[in-house]
Amino acid sequence: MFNGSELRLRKALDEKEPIIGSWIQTSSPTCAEILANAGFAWLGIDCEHTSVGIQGVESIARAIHGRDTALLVRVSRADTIEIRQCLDVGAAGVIVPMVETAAQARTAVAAAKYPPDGVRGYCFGRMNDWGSSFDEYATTANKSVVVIAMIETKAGVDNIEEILAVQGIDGIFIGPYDMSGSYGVPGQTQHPYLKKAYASLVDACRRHGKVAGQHIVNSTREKLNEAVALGYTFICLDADIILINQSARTAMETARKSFTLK
Ligand code: 3PY
Ligand code: MG
Repeated sequence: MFNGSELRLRKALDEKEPIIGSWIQTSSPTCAEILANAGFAWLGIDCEHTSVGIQGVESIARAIHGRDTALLVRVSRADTIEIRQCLDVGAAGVIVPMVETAAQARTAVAAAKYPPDGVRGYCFGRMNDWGSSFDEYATTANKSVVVIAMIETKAGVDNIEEILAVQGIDGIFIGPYDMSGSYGVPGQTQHPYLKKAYASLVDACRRHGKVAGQHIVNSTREKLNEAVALGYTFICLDADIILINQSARTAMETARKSFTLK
């Protein structure tokens, strides 16, 4: 069912209002619950780079249910069944990595939408309260379900006009690290080539009326303000692993200073 947090996400995407989320890279429902309680408007489970599978997605969906945080899943690829399963266990939408062509974007949208807009299969599942709200879900899902294409290669940048022209793609999310590899400057996510590519993507989103998203790693107020000033509204701050890592290191740093530990 689409409740307050999912409707807020849909509104933010439609109206290009900033909305802040984070990645879940542990398979931990507890971490997701903590981040949801901290107030992130959306959380994206990363199933591209981690060992989180569909059961993990379902457990995390249960953990954050009713906590005012919309659940998205970064699926491993534009795969019809994987996208269907993520939505059926309760994700509000999907973030699809490595989209390079309009055909991949169309596959992702078709997987996420019921006929006639796509090929999503009907079932009784967690997303429609095990059938109790079947009709309501079935009639609202095509409008509400979110599909974001990750652009993280030069091919994706070159084909951005066709990708954004695909109806049902709500916007893009830039993958700066893969982009740096694709442009031959590995790790240099702020290289001038990349900054030019990012600017062209944000401009294309603006022209197509779609959102541009960015991952801010080691977030600061300055980085966040800069992203918003550049036109990004779908914003991901850090990730559960980054937040834990930073807090753990800060705690140990404090302890070392206090007790001259090694
Ligand atoms: C990338 O930088 O390639 C990413 O996928 C970030 O999430
Ligand atoms: Mg990537």
